[in-house]
Amino acid sequence: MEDTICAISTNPGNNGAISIVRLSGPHAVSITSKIFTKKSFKTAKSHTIHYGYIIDKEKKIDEVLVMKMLAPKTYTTEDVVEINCHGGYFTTQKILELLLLNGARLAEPGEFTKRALLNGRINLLEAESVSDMISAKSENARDLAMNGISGKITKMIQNIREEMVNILANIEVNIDYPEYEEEQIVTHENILPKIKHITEKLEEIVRESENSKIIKEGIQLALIGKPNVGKSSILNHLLEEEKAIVTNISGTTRDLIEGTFNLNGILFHLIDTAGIRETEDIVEKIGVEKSKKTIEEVDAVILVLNYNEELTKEELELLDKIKNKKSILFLNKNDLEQKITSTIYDRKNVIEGNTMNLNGLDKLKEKLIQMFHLAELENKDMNYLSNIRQISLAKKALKNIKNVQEQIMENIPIDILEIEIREAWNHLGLIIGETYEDELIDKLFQKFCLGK
Ligand SMILES: Nc1nc2c(ncn2[C@@H]2O[C@H](COP(=O)(O)OP(=O)(O)OP(=O)(O)O)[C@@H](O)[C@H]2O)c(=O)[nH]1
Ligand SMILES: [Mg+2]
Repeated sequence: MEDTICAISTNPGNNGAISIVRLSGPHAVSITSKIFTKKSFKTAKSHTIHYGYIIDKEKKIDEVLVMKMLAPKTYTTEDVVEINCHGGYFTTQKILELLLLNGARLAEPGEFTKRALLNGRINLLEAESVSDMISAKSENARDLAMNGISGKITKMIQNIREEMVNILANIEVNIDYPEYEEEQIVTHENILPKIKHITEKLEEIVRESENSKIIKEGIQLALIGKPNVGKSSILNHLLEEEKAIVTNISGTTRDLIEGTFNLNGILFHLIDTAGIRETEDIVEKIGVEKSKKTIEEVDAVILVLNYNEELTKEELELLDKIKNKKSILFLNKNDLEQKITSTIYDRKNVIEGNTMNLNGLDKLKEKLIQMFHLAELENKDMNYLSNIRQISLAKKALKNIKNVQEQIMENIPIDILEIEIREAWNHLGLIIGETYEDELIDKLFQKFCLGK
């Protein structure tokens, strides 16, 4: 990290009012000084803002405000300079180019945050949260990421690890210095409540983190059914736009049509699919295959049935296909006469309605809220893990600790318990990056944008 990196930190594609070009590294100040008219910039105090012009030899390029922030109290803990310039694409590119010509190197995606991590200012979990923050698509997802950045979940995990270390230390002392009488002798009886306490804490983290995943990534939901039952009409109403073509011709929708809507702050990715039926039409056939594949991939499905028709063989097959899936049966077109068999009401999650006078659609939304417990989510403070890597490590730690509980029940010698406790401690350490692999770090930062 000897070299000084630079990048455009604001969205380079947009013509905003201002853009920011950022530098970090030992030569951030001296490189900027070469192209900045303010002579006192080089010697100015840290955390000050300076007015002047960026110049290319004699030629004025832009009128700017330049922030000078010296190590260590900066984003990367290195010397950082931020040039606030006018937001045009060419001006910003030109300033970046001048910095590169004067000795800076173009930053890789996420390299500023990577430096913050490698310099010890933030931990791995916080770095991942920065990435989540950038890509947050809802208010809740943003809150979740912010809590990650502010280190709340890190504290929780550190506390659990400390409880583990205390148990481990106690066991070690007992083994190494059995004559130490003031140390509490570790027995199965007195270790069990401590292990139970850790189990509860970890269970809470795993449970709540699964919710966090919903908050961050949203819910994938598909409308499925045979042709002409009103799937596209329902999509259009849920999205509140005429996204899909609706006609009375069976097989109107051929390809997947997607859009998002929001319930209780949670993003639903809604997918309209081609009506499923036997067909010789090549294009429609491909659409039907896609529909079937979509059913497997989504978190939940809305199976749309026609209130005005009897169930077909294909629909019975679909009902069977989704029996282990989160699903809602929407009996559409209830403005017409009922022909669907009344035994359909014996099934779970049945709602009837129609898209002509928007009957039943509110009930449908309520059902989704219930199904994913979204009402309870709303009042939660979001202090949990939010990506698969973190959650799977927490699950591994929980499994270790549950094994310890079993070993206690089976009266396995105390010093054997140590192995699983130590493993759990390690898994939690990997979450917050007390120990980490280079490969993981590289992968993480590839997801970042330039300039962050
Ligand atoms: N009476 C009545 N007609 C409806 C209702 N909802 C949709 N329709 C009509 O049913 C026809 C088919 O609607 P779509 O939304 O295109 O149906 P789809 O399930 O997407 O059909 P495919 O794309 O062919 O699979 C259209 O003529 C709609 O106007 C309803 O609630 N009541
Ligand atoms: Mg359709």
